[in-house]
Formats: sequence, C-alpha cells, structure tokens
Amino acid sequence: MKLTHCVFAMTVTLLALPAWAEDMPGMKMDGMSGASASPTQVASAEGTIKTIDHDKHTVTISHGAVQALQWPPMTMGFAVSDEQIAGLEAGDKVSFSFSLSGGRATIVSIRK
Ligand SMILES: [Cu+2]
Repeated sequence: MKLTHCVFAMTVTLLALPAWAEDMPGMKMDGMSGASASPTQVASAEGTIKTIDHDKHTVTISHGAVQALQWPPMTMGFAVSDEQIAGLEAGDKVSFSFSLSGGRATIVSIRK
C-alpha cells in the first residue's frame, strides 16, 4: 500500500513540477554510471508531521517507505522554508518531495 502511494505521489510530483521532471531522468542515468557521481537526489513520500521548528526551519516527518531511495519508513528531519510550511502543523498528513544532498534532506514541495 505504502509503496503504491509513494509511486503515485512521485508521478504526481513529476507532472506538477516540469523543471524537476526534466532534470531527474538525466540525474538518474548519471547516478547509474557512477556510485557517487550524482550528489543530489529527489524523491517523494507521504507522512505525518511530528514537529515543526520555525526557528531552525526544520520539519520532522514520520514518513512511509521511499522506494526511490530504498528507505524504510522512518521519522526524520527536513530543512524547510517558512513559505513551504505555512498553513501546516503537527499532526497533518502530507505528501512531499525532497532533495537529498550530502545526507541533508531538504523539502522541495509539501502539501496536505
Ligand atoms: Cu527518512
């Protein structure tokens, strides 16, 4: 169930964000040819907001499995902007996409 949702969410995200959709296939191909040649990855997931830290600009989300990254469900922090987090609060169920670079996860888009 979670994996199906995840794939669905990612498809929707790619359709909604043409800029990322154009970038991603190339990045994935590059990633295949070299283990660490592609430092930034983008993936989508669904989860529940646990906490929001407006001062540090982070949001902690308990998210489902992320198939693209072969991640199991987990709770973790993401960097987020005030604009992205506006209107969201702890307990909200969200669909979001994020970039992963050097072990730092940053929200690209997030919505209820
Ligand atoms: Cu995670």
